[in-house]
Amino acid sequence: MRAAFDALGDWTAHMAGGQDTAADADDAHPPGHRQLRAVFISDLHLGTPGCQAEGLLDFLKHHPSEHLYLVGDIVDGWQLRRRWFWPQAHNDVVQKLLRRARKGCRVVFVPGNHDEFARAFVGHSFGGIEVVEDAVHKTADGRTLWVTHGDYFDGVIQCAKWLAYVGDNLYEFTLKLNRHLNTLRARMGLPYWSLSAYLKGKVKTALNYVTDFEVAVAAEARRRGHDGVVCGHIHRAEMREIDGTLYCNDGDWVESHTALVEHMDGRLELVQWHTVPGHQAAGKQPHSSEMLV
Ligand SMILES: [Mn+2]
Repeated sequence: MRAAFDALGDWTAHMAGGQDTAADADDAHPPGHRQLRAVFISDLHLGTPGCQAEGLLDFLKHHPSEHLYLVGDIVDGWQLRRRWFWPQAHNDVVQKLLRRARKGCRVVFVPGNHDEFARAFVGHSFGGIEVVEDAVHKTADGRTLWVTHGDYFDGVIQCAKWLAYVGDNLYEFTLKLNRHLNTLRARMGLPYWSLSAYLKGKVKTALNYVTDFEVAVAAEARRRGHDGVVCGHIHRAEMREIDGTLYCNDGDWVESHTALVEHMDGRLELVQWHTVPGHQAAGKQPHSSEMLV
């Protein structure tokens, strides 16, 4: 907890001390911008070299909205505790978010596992940004969407994740073990039994990790009586119906540069944003999304 408070202290100090530089220079929205009802972004992982802050700033500039949901893993407290990494562009993102709140956009922050330090401040607001455990967004066409980061579902599917890892590394070994096991079984007069086929079945289940996650989150949204859910966490943008419940994952700003937006008429859309005018593709680094979820 102590470390969490330190991290928050550092973060707020940076926010307070940061200069409104690039973030404040764009009062007039660029041509071609779209006024939206809501924007959902998550998994920015500010404080890590993988965060595509320039692309995100450009996206925010082009997508003004009435509501902005920060769906977790915004600031990577886990990484910052290990090594301080906070370039100007990351400061600009924070300034941009605060400025958006100042200008009348309702900014809601649902903490994730990498910024779980903020969960201690649920019910408070910082610079006009509300911190909540989870949220319910009502679309213009009357649908309710449960907004949650999604890490609470790790427990449900952790077993499958573990099996995927073991399966990858030990499959070859199990084939060998299988042979020995069956030699032994034959000697004892027992029939052939395929260990590898048994494990293969398990591994196949494990590789369905993403699907399991999506199904579990959608089922919980349904149980809570909502029409759909917006989450992040697994860094895989998606929008589809699962057993009559709308599952939306707004992706991430480490690899996929994606966001979920709601148009003024309530229509939802996944936006992938790759253009950064005047910039090279911002500092691409080899990064495993699995490490950051
Ligand atoms: Mn996460």
